[in-house]
Amino acid sequence: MKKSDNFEESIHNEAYYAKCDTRSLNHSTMIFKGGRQTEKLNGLWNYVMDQYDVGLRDNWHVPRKIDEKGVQEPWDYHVDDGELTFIPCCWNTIKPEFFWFEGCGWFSRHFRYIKQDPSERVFLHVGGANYDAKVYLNYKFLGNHVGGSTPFFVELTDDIQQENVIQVCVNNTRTSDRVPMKNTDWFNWGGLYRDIELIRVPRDFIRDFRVHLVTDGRFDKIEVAIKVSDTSARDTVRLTMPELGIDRELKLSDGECREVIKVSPELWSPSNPKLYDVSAAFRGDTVCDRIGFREIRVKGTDIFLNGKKIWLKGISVHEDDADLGKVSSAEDIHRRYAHAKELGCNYLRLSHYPHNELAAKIADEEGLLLWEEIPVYWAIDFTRQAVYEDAQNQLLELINRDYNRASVIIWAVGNENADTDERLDFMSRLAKTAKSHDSSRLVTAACLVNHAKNRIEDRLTEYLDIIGLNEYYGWYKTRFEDLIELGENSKPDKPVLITEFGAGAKAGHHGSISEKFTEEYAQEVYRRQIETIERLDYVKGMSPWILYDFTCPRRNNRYQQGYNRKGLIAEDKKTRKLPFFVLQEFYRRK
Ligand code: GCB
Repeated sequence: MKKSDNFEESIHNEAYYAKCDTRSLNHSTMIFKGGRQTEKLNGLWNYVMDQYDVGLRDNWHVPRKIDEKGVQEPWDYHVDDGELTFIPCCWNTIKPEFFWFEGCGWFSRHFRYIKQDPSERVFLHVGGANYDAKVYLNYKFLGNHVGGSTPFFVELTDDIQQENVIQVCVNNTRTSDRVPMKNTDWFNWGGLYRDIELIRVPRDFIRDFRVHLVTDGRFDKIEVAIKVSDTSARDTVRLTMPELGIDRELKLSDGECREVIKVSPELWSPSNPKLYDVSAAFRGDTVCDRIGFREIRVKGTDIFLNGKKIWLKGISVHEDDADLGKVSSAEDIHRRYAHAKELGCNYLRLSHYPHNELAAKIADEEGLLLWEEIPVYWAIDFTRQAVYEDAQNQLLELINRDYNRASVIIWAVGNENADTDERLDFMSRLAKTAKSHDSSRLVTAACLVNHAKNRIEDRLTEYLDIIGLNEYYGWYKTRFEDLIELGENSKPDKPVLITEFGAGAKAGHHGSISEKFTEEYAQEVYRRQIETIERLDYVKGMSPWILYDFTCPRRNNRYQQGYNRKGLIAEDKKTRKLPFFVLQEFYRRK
């Protein structure tokens, strides 16, 4: 279309988004972070909320011109003259009037960088920004990432100076082409809500470092896979694992190596969360990690951890906090795990998106098994290729980030999706992707009951190692007899995990077992669920819904008031409801 003479880019160009929708920061631009020297950029940042996308339309990342008389064009914002907030944070918690805000938030700060080595390279690492993030350094656009819960990296080497200004525009608008899409049963927190840091690496460095126990039932081999930045490298990487007496050179070919090493480590398990120091050195670069070795497999309808049958005593959990939103600290995660252990859990379902990277690190140390999931939730647009690419990228970013975590035994590729042809194609491709990138874990999805036939039936299960099943008998489906019948009607040939059941209850609201939203009602649902599930020999674990009450704009009756009340503990993360003790009794007995 021909532009008129009076065309003004900032107000007439409705295609303004395309220029910065590059998705150039993705799984292929990640770097291995373990053991590296990092400098946090957390702290006070300027911020401004920008509901009309003025910043993107009007190029806020470009400083305003100053004319020959020294007069500067007006700017509707200023990189260092705004209000201040502490990052990481969810903007919904900065001021009450931002609670419901959806749109762009601009964040900026200055920082100083002193080069330590003339050839060093510098990366920015962002742990999580919901949903779409655009990064600008010294007024230059450096890249864009989509996906609200996975990390990304931006190379700054060519643009960083001694004095710098960084700007990040984060957009959490819900749209039908995102993963998740508009409709979810959790709150759409916005912002830069995980750590932001600088990472210095030498000119040639280790990009990827993976170590796992070979899954062949022998427990006597580990596989190591390394990629370095120099894709033509043919020299070696030195691998050391002092406690296992390993110190050897691995030969690179075209910048990569993969080697199987004979060694019998002490196995990692919930009762013995043994971790080994592992490090790799390439030219001037060294990375390290603390890694556990365990084997997870299925055979028939059983799950085996290190060759022994295991029943997964779990609980589901969201990243949600009444004061902090989606920000989670190590302290918060320790509290979550302490509550799970108090229940008697050996396992957690981290729903419905990748949680803070500390979640798996701490689970490795504390001996908890994890389910990790990507937000392919409900009615994603399964027909669009760009949506598939987004989902697949989130899956690969998660796998890259947590590959070395022994606690993570399951990748879940979605939750409660209708069994259509498009969804089957989309999610089976995700399941295959997970398997082809990682042979050391199980792949699953939380499926729905086929209510028409009242049995476990979903075409996707063909592609899964374990069948996850969400069922709400006693709550959305009131007839308990149907659960018993479902159990009898189903003859799965794989292990089933009951990934959700539950009942809403307002802490402190008491009444009879037939009165919804009382603790007694929920207690009764837990009793009857457990009684029925216990009899199903193909069920090999469960993760009832959910550990804590969580913020949810879809839930607004007089007991809910903006919270999903199916938590075993109220949103204060202290008050245990009656069903907590029913589950605890079962797990102690099991
Ligand atoms: C589900 C969803 C979960 C919801 C839950 C509920 O099946 O997977 O995200 O929060 O039910 O409370 O209805």
